[in-house]
Amino acid sequence: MSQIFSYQPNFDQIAEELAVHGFSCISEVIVSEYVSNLSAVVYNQHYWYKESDSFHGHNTFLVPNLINKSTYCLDLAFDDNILAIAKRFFLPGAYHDEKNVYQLHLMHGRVIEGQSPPQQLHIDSRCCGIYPPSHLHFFLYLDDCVAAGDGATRFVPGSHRFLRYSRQEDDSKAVEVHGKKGTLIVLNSATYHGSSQKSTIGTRGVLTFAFSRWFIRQPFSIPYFKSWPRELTEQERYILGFDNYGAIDDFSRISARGILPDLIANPYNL
Ligand SMILES: O=C(O)CCC(=O)C(=O)O
Ligand SMILES: [Fe+2]
Repeated sequence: MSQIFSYQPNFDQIAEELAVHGFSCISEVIVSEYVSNLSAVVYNQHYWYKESDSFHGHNTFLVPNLINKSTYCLDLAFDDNILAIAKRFFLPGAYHDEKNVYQLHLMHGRVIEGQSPPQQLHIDSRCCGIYPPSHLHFFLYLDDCVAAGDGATRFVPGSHRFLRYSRQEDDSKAVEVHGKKGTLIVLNSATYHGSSQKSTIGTRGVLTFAFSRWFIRQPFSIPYFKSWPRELTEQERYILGFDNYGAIDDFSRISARGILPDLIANPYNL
């Protein structure tokens, strides 16, 4: 059994719930010690910034871009269970013989410290109702989120199919998904969601990571990062999107994607 997953998720059930509700909750699936290691990465970053905008809200900190900060973060993104869920999710919408149809989109931490109002419902796919789906998000609870007031993420079931953006009235249809530390929630990123009211003291952290189709722009230029915590395999480089950048002239290559040796950081000469 993997050192990351304490049991093998039910892939059929996850696919079914993603299709019908837009999200699926895998209870306490990440090994507790592994969650603690990830928590340490999130909670020990020195460059935290406090979001003061209305989207992230009061007392909330964002720790952007964790993918190259530790091997724990890297290994989570490449875990076979995670990739099996992503592979199945992105299958509709890709040519049947196309390879590497998705890439890592982002990985960050979001921490609510103390009390905070609910985060407004939103989608992270940018396009509402998009099908075939464009992005897949994972939220890993770094702390217990088991009761009302703990700041659990809430979702509007079925909203990934709505051809409109979320509105205030949707709040009444949102359901909180509770779970203990180590619970992993998977969502079609077009599903309306947001953290709920936090009325307890103490922190509530989530590690968020997402995958997107290979041709979608990543929010950070991951293949240009100069430092990595360990060597990357060729397959891992694909998943991180190393080959998905456009060439800057007519000569580098003529295909839509592929290796750009002079442009893309290749610290390990793989
Ligand atoms: O913290 C959460 O529960 C959700 C955060 C979220 O959806 C976001 O920041 O986009
Ligand atoms: Fe979100």
